[in-house]
Amino acid sequence: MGRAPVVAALLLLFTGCGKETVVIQKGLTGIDATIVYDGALGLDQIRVSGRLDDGTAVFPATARPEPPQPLTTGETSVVILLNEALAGSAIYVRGDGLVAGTVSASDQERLTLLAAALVPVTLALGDQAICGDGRTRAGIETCDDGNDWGTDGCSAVCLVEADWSCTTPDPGPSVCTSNLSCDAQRCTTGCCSGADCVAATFDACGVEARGCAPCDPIRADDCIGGECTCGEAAACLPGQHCVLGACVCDPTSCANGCCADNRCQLRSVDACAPAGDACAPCDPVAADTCGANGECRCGSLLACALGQHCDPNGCHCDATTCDGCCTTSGVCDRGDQKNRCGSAGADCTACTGPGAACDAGACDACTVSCGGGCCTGSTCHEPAELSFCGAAGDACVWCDPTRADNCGGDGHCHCGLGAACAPGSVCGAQGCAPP
Ligand SMILES: [Ca+2]
Ligand SMILES: [Ca+2]
Repeated sequence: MGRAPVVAALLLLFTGCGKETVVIQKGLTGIDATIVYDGALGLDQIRVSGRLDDGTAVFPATARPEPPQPLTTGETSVVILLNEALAGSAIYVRGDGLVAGTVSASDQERLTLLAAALVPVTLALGDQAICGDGRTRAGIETCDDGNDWGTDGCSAVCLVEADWSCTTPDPGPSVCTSNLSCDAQRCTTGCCSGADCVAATFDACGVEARGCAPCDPIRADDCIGGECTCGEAAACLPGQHCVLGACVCDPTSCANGCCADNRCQLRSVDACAPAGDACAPCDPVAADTCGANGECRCGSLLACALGQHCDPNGCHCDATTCDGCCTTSGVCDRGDQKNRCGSAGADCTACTGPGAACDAGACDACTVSCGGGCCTGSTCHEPAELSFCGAAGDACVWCDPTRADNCGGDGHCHCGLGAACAPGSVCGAQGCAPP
């Protein structure tokens, strides 16, 4: 094929004719470039270079042969081996034909490097790309501002720089303008919206060098002189709501807290209330935290009922909070009923016996100890008698002495050995008889 070898060192000669992807040793990637040119141009060197999208060089630009010598065959081949870490990268490969060191013909192609393989590419050298000649070479340069330095919008390799826009007139050169050209010097009466200086409004408020930004409609109601305001004063503080020109703390501005001194506070057990309401402390006996809706809670449960106290295990009835007695379900009871009797947070007990009574939080002792007689209050009548008749601690009853003459061992009124007489009859020595 009459192709001249032109590379060495980093660039290795490749003599094959095929343009298939060639597998090479693992750990490498590379390019198999065929450079086609007009043999009549008088080229004496071919220079190959590669870069990433951002202009970073992938490998050093290398010109061969060295020293220069006439290139007339019209085609040459270059193999470039690269570290496999570059595999998968999309790169630009550029070829330039030089005459006495001056670029006379150029081409550029884009390809993606593959692991352990040579990617074939053909560079057909056409119009020269010379950065700084003022002419934008389409396909290789994206601008040419007539110089070969950057930071002016068109880079040292004639690529448009970030945040710049460049024209590409024919003939050139390019004119580049910053996309960030609005600044304090030029925008004294409004604010910068991108590259534009605009009059400040509520939705785009700002002044001079400051960029335009919308005012917070909760904290402000106007934009005056480039500043967000509430009425004619400064915008409200975070957690406040601008209402009719005044800053207040309300549910709109304080959805996740409660209000204290017109400011929005984070909730705690010491400052707990629904959104926008006045903060208030929880009863530390009944609660140990403030819930998400501003309700006092004992752990994950609602705050404890009166008479219970909150500890890490939940709500409990005990001496701390209950002057009466605690039921089996943990409720504090007054403790003054015969079936729920107790005091000082003790467990409620039931006072037994029909005459049982609870006195000052304790079962009347009579009902317990007066087994052979009956009770009136705490007084035990034992043995039972006609006026205080009963048994086993029951409440004493009074026997009518006209109808009964003794209180039996069963605790009931009797006439002799029989039952007490019916109303209208009289108990005598012979038993019940008409009066
Ligand atoms: Ca140019
Ligand atoms: Ca420039």
